Amino acid sequence: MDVKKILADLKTKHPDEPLFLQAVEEVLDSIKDYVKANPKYDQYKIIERMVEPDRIFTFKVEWVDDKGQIQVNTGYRVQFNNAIGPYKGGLRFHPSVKLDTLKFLGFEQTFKNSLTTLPMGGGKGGSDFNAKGRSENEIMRFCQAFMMELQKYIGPETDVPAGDIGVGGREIGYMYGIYKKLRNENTGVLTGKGSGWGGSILRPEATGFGAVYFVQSMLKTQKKDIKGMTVAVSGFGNVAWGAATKATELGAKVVCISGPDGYIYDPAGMDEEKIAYMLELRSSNNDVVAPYAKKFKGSKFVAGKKPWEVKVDIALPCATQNELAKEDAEKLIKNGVKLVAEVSNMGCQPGAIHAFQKAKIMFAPGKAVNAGGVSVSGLEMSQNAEKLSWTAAEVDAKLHQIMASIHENCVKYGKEGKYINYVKGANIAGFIKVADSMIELGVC
Ligand code: 2IT
Repeated sequence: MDVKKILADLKTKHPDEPLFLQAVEEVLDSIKDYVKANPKYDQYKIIERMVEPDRIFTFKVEWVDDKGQIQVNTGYRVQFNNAIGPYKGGLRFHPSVKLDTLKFLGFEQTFKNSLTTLPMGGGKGGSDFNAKGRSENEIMRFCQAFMMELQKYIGPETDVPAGDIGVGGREIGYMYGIYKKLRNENTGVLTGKGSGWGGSILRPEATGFGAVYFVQSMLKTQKKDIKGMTVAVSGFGNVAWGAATKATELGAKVVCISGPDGYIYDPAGMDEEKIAYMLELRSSNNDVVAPYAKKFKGSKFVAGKKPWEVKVDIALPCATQNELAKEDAEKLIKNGVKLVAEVSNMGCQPGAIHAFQKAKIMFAPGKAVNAGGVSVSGLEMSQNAEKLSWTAAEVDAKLHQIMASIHENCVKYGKEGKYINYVKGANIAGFIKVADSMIELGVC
């Protein structure tokens, strides 16, 4: 495999897709030796076939705001690869969303879903809709307008979307409601549904909980425990909430959360009341964390900065792609960080990853660490297919099993002497299943 040539060709073809190119480069870099040692992948042109999405839909979303003004947004669905199962992956609603964003996420999702052990292909979608300052009714109307178009391309055996940034239980509800009305069926075409209407009881917590289970496995390789450790979390959405909840429950001290406005430093650590307040902040649609410092004495708000300057044992980026730069990594390393686990997709810039690896700091990529979310989505699909509802304890036990198996696979393919290269391990393990399936399925 000529990595340089494949990347150069992709760059010529998609010069305006830096995120997609970044995601591809990371994967190709870490699998190249494995591919070289197994010539069948070159023979079947697997890499060239994997970097090209199966198909992409772009559509117009028209809706009317509370003032009676017509609004127009762009909607997308990228169906990346369905070699191992129906396309599966979230919908992101954020003003920054472009095709580039969803191609990078769909590519990552293909490897992540392969790692989960469940039969799910990779896809991603979303829109440039901005919920900030929008009323409940406006959000509902947008979701309905978006689904009126998206429903043409998805189905319970074809493509099963879920949430991502800007899409939580509320948005899934509005989209599922209109889907049911249009199609007159109850097949669970979205995951992340409410527990009363086909959803998995543990889906809201799953990404954050799974991430902390993965961190526990990482720590165990060095005979360490999360109990008593300090943790910096970035973001304050659903994923950050799940991670803060589980880390706190296991005896860690979560001292930071953050938003687009800056970060909160709370040396006493978070507790149940503080964690619950994150959800209140999120549902206000204002996208700020500053009010936390007013509400909880002893904490402070640091405007315009990221939490990576705080001395902590564990850093969990839970906000968005490329949120942790090389300089941030250097600060964390200088302050003695022991472990960094990406919970956001591609949360760390390449320079940051190299810095952690060079300093032999335990580091794991999003596609392994945050795979608990889509795993529980996969379990929700199973429950819908068999028309059953499982208890939280059943789902949690399966989530534990899946995260342990992902960790095991990362170690199997990522061991470099005493150090575990989780990036390499996750990429190779994720690659093998999809690549071998593509060969077995023929050129089609
Ligand atoms: O990035 C992700 O894995 C998600 N946004 C969740 C996807 C899913 O289908 O649950």
